[in-house]
Amino acid sequence: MTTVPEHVAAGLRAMEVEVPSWAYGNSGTRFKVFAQAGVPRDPYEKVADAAQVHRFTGAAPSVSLHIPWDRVEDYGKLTQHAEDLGVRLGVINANVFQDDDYMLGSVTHPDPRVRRKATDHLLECVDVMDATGSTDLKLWFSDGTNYPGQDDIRARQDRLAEALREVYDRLGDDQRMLLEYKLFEPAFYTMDVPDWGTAFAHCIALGEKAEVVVDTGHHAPGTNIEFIVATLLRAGRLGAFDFNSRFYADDDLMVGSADPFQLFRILHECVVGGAVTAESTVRFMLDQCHNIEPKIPGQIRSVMNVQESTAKALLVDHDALAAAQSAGDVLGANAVLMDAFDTDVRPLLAAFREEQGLDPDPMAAYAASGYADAIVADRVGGTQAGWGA
Ligand code: LRH
Ligand code: MN
Ligand code: MN
Repeated sequence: MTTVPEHVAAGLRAMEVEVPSWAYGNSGTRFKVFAQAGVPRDPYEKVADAAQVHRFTGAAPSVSLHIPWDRVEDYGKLTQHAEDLGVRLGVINANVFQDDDYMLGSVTHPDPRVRRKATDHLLECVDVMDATGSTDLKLWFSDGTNYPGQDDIRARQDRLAEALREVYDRLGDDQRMLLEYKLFEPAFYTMDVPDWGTAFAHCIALGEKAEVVVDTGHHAPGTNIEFIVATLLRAGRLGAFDFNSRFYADDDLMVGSADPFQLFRILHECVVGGAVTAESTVRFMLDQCHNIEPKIPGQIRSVMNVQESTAKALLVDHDALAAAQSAGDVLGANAVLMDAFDTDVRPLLAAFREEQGLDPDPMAAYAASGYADAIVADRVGGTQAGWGA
């Protein structure tokens, strides 16, 4: 039987993937949402589905919430519900992009009334964190402009900084602000936080509790994401990942499906930068939608893809790599990395799971569990994953 090297097992144990509540509801494109039978009807059922991903992978112990999609009366009750199911509530995602008021922006809107409303929502999300014990507030702004001259680019940055400062000052000692950037969409001319440099500049101005989120689908094609990761880790400002795959834009497909080599390169930088350790504060989250595939298996497959790339990254022979690099051995150094990437780690991961008392094949184990049939029978009239809600 395959033995798992101790350093690889330690890294895999440290690799906890956080799943998003919105992955379990119906989703689609602006052309069509294909409803699936058995999808959750409320946040409690979303958490229950998320718990299945952890049950079969052992690697997904927390679930991110999105407010107001996951707004409930009693957050203490939802927190307890998660604990009863063996998981916990994770990052709180703010949503200042779905009200009619936000057509011209939220915290960067020219009208102070709209800015106040948006900032108040961000503050409400910190209240939710207090109630759930979540330590991280994730902010993504759809704010931007479509036409040159539409608004003052610099004034919008000032308004953004002002809102971020107010929310930052409201954070508790153990709470962080995670700022996510996105190149385009929904705005097509300027986004107010379009890239890691803008996010980083705001985080530096705010203070140590502000860190950057790298959503792998939020860059121009061809962007070297692992370079961004290395740079942010070096500066101590990589807060979290939103993992997903893309072929064209913000496709939100399963992580590791479009370009497993890119995922490996990103995770290699995470290993080098000390982010795949028990002490690391970098959160590895999924931000995906499963428009045409079943959702819980889609999440299980995604967690497995992250684990496979993590195992490969942990298998890189760092001594050999350093020796080749310092000798200027270009081909040798590249070969060390490719040797790890080309390793079939599936037997290693099966052995790792067995050591943890899990089924070596999470996809088959979930399929055999009967959970999918049970939710189809139990749940009637599931909701859309926020986007249309
Ligand atoms: C924006 C985004 C952001 C949102 C999520 C639903 O495209 O990546 O993280 O909160 O999608
Ligand atoms: Mn995201
Ligand atoms: Mn996105």
